[in-house]
Amino acid sequence: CKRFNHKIGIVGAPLSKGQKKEGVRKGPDAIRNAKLLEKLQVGDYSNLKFVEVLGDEPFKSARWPRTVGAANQKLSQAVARVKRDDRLCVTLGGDHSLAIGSISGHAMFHSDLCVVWVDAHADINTPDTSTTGNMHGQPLSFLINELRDKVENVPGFSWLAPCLSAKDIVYIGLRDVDPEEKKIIKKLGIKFFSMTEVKQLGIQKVMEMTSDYLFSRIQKPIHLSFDIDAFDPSLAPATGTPVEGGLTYEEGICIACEIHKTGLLSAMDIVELNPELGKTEEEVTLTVNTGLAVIKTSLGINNKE
Ligand code: 6HN
Ligand code: MN
Ligand code: MN
Ligand code: MN
Repeated sequence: CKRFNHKIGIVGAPLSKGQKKEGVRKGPDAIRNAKLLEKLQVGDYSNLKFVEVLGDEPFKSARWPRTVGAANQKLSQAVARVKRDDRLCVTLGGDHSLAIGSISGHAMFHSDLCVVWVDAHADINTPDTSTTGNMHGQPLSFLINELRDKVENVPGFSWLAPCLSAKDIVYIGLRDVDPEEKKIIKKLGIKFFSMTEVKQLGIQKVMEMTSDYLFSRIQKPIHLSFDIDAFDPSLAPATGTPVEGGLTYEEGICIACEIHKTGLLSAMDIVELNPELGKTEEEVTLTVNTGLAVIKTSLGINNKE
């Protein structure tokens, strides 16, 4: 692999109100404390400060919509700034509702971007279909043009315009998708490789097919949204919604490496690391190191360096 030659910018997004477990706001610093910045030549755009909106009543099932909306607006502006500075943007989460801000901010600069969404979950519930009310299970419904009418009038999101088309998304690693989400994915024809396909085809083939699917006509900037729970819980135990049967270390790293090799990576998120949910210090360190390996491989930085 050749070393990536873009400059890099890192944004910490300690967003936690997209779900109910507090510790996920400590994810950005857990990765920073692992000396990410020392190992990379990066511009550090520091951690954003998010405020809780008082009296933030649910909208339909969506919990803390104004708080999540305001945080994402801030993140969106921060990511757009990193892109204007001509840097590859790495967003450290925080829960996965932050993809609303990071992808929309990225799209302000690259309206033609495509998304590789690596996750155990599909995160495409709408405020109508969500059974948990957690907005980290809903970010894609806010971003996809075809779902525009499902997220109309959600308080906190008047700043947002959908910026993705269903055909510009590929999922990898799915294994816990809600029945209503399955209907949406089928209706919109979103391309996915669940863990079943990963095991049947092999990750190399999955990455080849992902590339063919997204770039068969024209190359586009890639937004990699990597939820740490895509990995098997044995590799990333410190996370809020772990699901058995996930990616092996090699499979996860292969995804990152193939994305790197396209030369098209323009922004990435690493999300759902929750240092408070490790049962031991070792579990936290293991999860941090797994996340760090994904970031470094995506950026083309050899782990041994
Ligand atoms: N994540 N489908 C479930 C929900 O609450 O809507 C799980 C979502 C998990 C979200 O891990 O980013
Ligand atoms: Mn490389
Ligand atoms: Mn997710
Ligand atoms: Mn997930």
